[in-house]
Parts: sequence; structure tokens; C-alpha cells
Amino acid sequence: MAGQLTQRPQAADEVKDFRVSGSIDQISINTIRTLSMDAVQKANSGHPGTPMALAPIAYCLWQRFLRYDPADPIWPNRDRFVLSNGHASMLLYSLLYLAGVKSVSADGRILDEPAVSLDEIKRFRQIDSKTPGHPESHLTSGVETTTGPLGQGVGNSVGMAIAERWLASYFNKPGYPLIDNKVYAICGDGDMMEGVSGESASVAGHLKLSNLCWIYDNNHITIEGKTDLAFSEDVATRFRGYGWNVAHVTDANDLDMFMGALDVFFSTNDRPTLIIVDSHIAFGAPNKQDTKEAHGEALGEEEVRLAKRNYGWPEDAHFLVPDGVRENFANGIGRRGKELRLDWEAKFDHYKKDYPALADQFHQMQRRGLPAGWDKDLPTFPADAKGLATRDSSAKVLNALAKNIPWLIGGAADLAPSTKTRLTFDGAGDFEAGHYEGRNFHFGIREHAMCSILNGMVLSKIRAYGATFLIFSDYARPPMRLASLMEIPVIYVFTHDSIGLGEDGPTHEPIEQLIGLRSVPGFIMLRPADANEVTEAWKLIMQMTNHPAALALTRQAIPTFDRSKYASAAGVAKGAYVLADARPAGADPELILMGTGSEVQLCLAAYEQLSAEGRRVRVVSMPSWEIFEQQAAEYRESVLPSRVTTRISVEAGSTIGWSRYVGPAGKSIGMTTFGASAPAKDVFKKFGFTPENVIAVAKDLLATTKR
Ligand SMILES: Cc1ncc(C[n+]2csc(CCOP(=O)(O)OP(=O)(O)O)c2C)c(N)n1
Ligand SMILES: [Mg+2]
Repeated sequence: MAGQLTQRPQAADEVKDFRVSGSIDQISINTIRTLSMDAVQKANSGHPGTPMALAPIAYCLWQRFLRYDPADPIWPNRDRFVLSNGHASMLLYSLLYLAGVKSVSADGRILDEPAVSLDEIKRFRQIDSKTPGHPESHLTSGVETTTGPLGQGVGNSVGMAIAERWLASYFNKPGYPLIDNKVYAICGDGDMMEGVSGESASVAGHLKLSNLCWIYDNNHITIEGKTDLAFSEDVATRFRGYGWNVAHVTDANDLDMFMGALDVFFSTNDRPTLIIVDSHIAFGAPNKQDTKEAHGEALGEEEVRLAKRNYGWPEDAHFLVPDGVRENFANGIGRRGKELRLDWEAKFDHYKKDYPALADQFHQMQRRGLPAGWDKDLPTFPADAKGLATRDSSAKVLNALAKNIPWLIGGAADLAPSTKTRLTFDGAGDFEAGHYEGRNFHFGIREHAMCSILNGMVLSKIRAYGATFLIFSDYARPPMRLASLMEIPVIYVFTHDSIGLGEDGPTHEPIEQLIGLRSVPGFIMLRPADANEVTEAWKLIMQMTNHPAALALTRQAIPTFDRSKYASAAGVAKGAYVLADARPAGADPELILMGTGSEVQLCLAAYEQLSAEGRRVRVVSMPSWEIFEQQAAEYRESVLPSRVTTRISVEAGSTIGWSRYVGPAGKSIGMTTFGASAPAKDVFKKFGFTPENVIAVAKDLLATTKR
């Protein structure tokens, strides 16, 4: 279709008869370019150059190939499109708008409104718009993942490709290819430079994820200037080394060449594909093309006009969407996507009849639900003074849960024997190239990629967990933070959670990690105090649908409390609870000892002795600050009554933050330095984590308070 196209009037101030000529493909591409330029110009902020350069590639992919129905952007078998260079967000917003992608409500209903309207494009980067500076998946339907921190999108895409493989292995049946989608990620020089892309690409190559295609915008420009300032490696050779297919498109405007490269992707079944696309940032802008200025600044009114002139576009038109462009998308991606989706739904109806139980599970997964009986046979642990490490009780609980929940899958960054996260029951198997049904993942020593991959898996509705030592959560913080921003329930199992790991010493001993993770908005940190709290913590985590959660677990054995003597571990569900109260029953406490994890036993030991000496002491186990904060004020007051100001916290981590609970009159026993390398009991002693010290601090504080 070619010819003269006119714009329908959008608003009173835009009633002009703009004429645009060329093929409808070219007009559509230039619409993406000019919408992006105009939005950035209007906001006077943003990144115009890359959408201008990549418009042909993205258009071609969406219009001709993407198996995606704009009318149902959560169709489970849709191809995934990830914009890893999230600063080019206007590229994605333009596509979402032009393709007519629908909005989806928080509870998963398709709404009769666009994910991104033209008005929202005009409100690019403004408060409460659907078009924030970088794409945010929890805000804007059709945005598959939140990108902007470079390297994350490509990392997530590996998780999405893994999810596709696992789901296909689990759900597909002869005659029912329920899941066979592909995953595309567009990325830039920044993504390529970030280590996480290398880690993730290494995983993807190892796993032979042939459903995965990265499209690398090789424009030789980043913020500081030409990439040769800092980047001279041979990316193609590097990726071949990872076990990828590499195709090269020497001109981003040559769609035949690009389609040839996609053919290579489609016809390869034993490795992922990298398509390197040579492009010119701000293509068509006479003074800004190929410059660093085009990366992150508005072009300027005059340059916008000149670029439009180059495109054969009316120079005075703003946010021009010529007649026929949206229809063109509707006839391309829209029609193809709808047919594919309807065909899939018809097949799924039959599948439901042939495999009702599986179909049921499929639905549950999509809603982030749990199968009936998900919490059956969870272990309870008898009182035991010697007890066991919480990593060991966690292993038992995780295995029981995973037996009941088929899509609870995950692994460790080469530390499964230490984190005790291996699923050991019959049939659990290993997820490996060609064995995509396995449930034990081997992420290798790649914590950053592991957590970025977990995000992709969870976005594809798998309940995925990843494990390492708490100290190495530092290596994975960016995707953990994004999991929280995206409101997705990723699970992290972090063991060796304190100086209690002992001999490995201060390089391995977490100090600031607990408070660091607690400070991530929406992130749930749980540090259970004994085996039964571990069971309760896992139960709580499994029921989360929109918060990531991490368990901090001990390496060393800790007692299993006698719950006939102390309160039930069910209190974990409230984040903090009274574990032992002042004697005699009903007495008003004069001192509150509070702690988490392995230090709660110290609080209890001190409690026993102080109580025997006639002190009225309460012990509060506080596995999760965040969950406690979600409770009603009355409950919080009942646990930590404001009249009781003599309070001590005991936690083998940074003391920062505890003042919130101990108050100005309280004291915190914790860490203010790095730890030490020695047997755990000696390290604990050195830093004051003994019942004797807790008692001494308590007596001192009680005496001071009295005075
Ligand atoms: C992890 C991370 N570090 C730094 C940045 C800041 N930043 C945004 S874009 C960019 C340059 C990206 O260059 P490139 O990927 O080549 O994008 P292009 O300008 O070619 O679109 C940088 C450093 C970021 N977004 N994420
Ligand atoms: Mg670049």
C-alpha cells in the first residue's frame, strides 16, 4: 500500500492537512521516528536518537514477525519483546500506541483502553503518565519488563527463554504445542559492556536457548562519545565463543538484510542468535546523526524540523500519525496476532478436555495462584536444644513445597550443596540443554545473571528461586531491586547469613546486607529464628504475589524452640511476635529483648536467667520488619508497647535501623565493624553475641533506666 496519506484532525490546534508520501511501511517507520522526536522535544528530556535509528528494525519485527496480539497483551504464548536499552523507551511507547496494544487491569482483565494513548505520548516523562522515562512493566501494559539499568533486559530475556523451554516441556503434549513462543531483546553498546549481559549470554549459550534472539544496536555511540573510548572487543567473536549464532546486518534501514538475519534465527535450533545491526543514532537528523548529543538530549526544534524534512515529513506537524498507519499495524501484527491467539485458544479448549489437571495448573500459574494442597506435608520440627541450621530446615521445607508445586523451580549460583537448595526428590531432575523439564537449575558462578534471569522467569509466571550466600547478594542487587519495583514474587535463599559462618572470615560475613535489603521498598526480608519459623516463612513467601522475598538462613545449627513453652511459630505471619512474655503471666514487661535469626536464642537464654532473677522480660522474635510494618497499629503496639522503652535488639548484622524499634532509650547489640575469621563460637563471643553479654547489657540498661 502506498500513496498520499492525510492526518485525521487530532485536536483543534492541529487541524491541518498534512500530506505524507511514500510506502506505508516507510510512513509507519517515520511515524515511530517522529513521535519519538516530538515526545522528547515536548518533554525537553529523553533519548531521541536510538528510536530514530532502530525504528525500521523494530517496525519490521513487530509488523512482520512478532506473534503477539495487541488485543491480549498477556496471552501466555506471545512472543516476548524486551527493550534492554530502556532509554530508547519512546521506541516501545510508539509501537504500543501504533499497534493498539490494550491496557490490562491489575487483576488481569483486558480493558477497553489503550496501554499507551497519543495523549500519554504527549505526556512522556510527566508525573503519573504511562510513559515514564524508562519502561516500567508494572505501570504500562505491554511492557514486558522494566528496563533502564543497562544489561538487565537482556538478562531477563534469558529467563523468559528458559521459562518458555520449561513450560513447553511441562505443558506441551502431542498435538498441543501450547507454549512455543520466542524471545527478542533489543540492546545497545551499554548492554554489551555490562557484565550481566556476558554472564547471561554465557548461560543462554550453554543451555542452547534457540528461542532467544538479541538484536544489538551497534551504533558506536554511548554517552561520552564514540565507543572506541572504552570498548574495542570483538563482540561477534565473543558471542561465538559463548556458543551463539551471530548474524550481521550492516544497515539498520535494510530490512531485507534484517529479515535474512531473522531467517538464520528461525532456522537455528541449537543455539541463541545475536543479530548485530549497524545503525546511525538519530538517523536523518543532519547535524546530530552519529553524535553523542543525540543519545540523551532533545534534538532542538530546528533539528527536529530538518530531520522531518529529510524524512519527507511535514515540518510543522507534531505527533503526526498519518491516516493508514494504525490501520497498517492492525492489518499486520494485529491481524496475525489475533489469528494466532484465537487459534491457540481453540486448541487450549481441547487441551482442557484432554488434560484438565494440566490446564488447571496452567491457569493457576497465570494468576500466580497455588495448586490445591500446596502446603500439605510441610515439616514441623520437634523441640531440640542442639537443633539444626536454618539452611537445613529450609531444605526440607523447600523440597516438601516443590513436590506440591510443580512450577516452584530454581537453583543456586554454584552453591547448592551449601545453600541446601537442591530438589532431591525423584523426578526433580536438572535443567540442562536438551533436558528442559528439569527443576534444578545450575546458574554457575553468576549471581547477577542468576537474579536477572529469575526476574525473566517470574515475569513468565514461574515461581523461581535462586540461592547463594547472603554476602553475594551484593553481586545481584540490581535485579533484586528491579524485582521489587516490578512487584514480582521472586524468591531468594541466602544462607551463611552472619558472622556465624565463622572460619571463612570477614570477606564472607554479611554485615550491611540485611539492612541494605530491608531498605529496598517493597522487598521482604525474612530471617527466621528456628526450624519452625523457617516453615512459616516459606509458607508466607509462597503466598506472595507481588513482592520479592529473601530468606536469610544460618550455616550453623541453632536450637529448635520448645513451642509448648514459647509461642507458636505461626506468629511469623505477622512479621514479629511475642515469643516469650514476662512472668508471671500477665505481668507488665519492664524490658523487651528483640532479635532475628540465630540471635533469638540469645534473647531466650537471657530471658530465662533474668526471669529467674525476677525481672519482667518479653522476647520478641522479629523475622521480618517489612511484614511487621504491614500490620495494624494495634497489633504493633501490642507487641512493642510504647510504654516499655527499655528495649534491646540483638542481631549479628549492622545495628543501623534498629533504633526504629529500640527507641532512644534502647540499645542495639550488633555489628559496627567487619567480622573475623575463626570458629563461629569464637567470632560470636568476640563481638558480644553471648547470653552473658545480652544479660549484662540488659542489667546495665535496666539500672540506667531505674536511675
Ligand atoms: C547500569 C547502567 N549504567 C549506566 C547507565 C546510564 N546510561 C544510560 S544510557 C547510557 C549509554 C548507553 O549507550 P548505548 O547502550 O550505546 O545506547 P545508545 O546511546 O547507543 O542508544 C548510559 C551509560 C544506565 N542506564 N545503566
Ligand atoms: Mg550505542
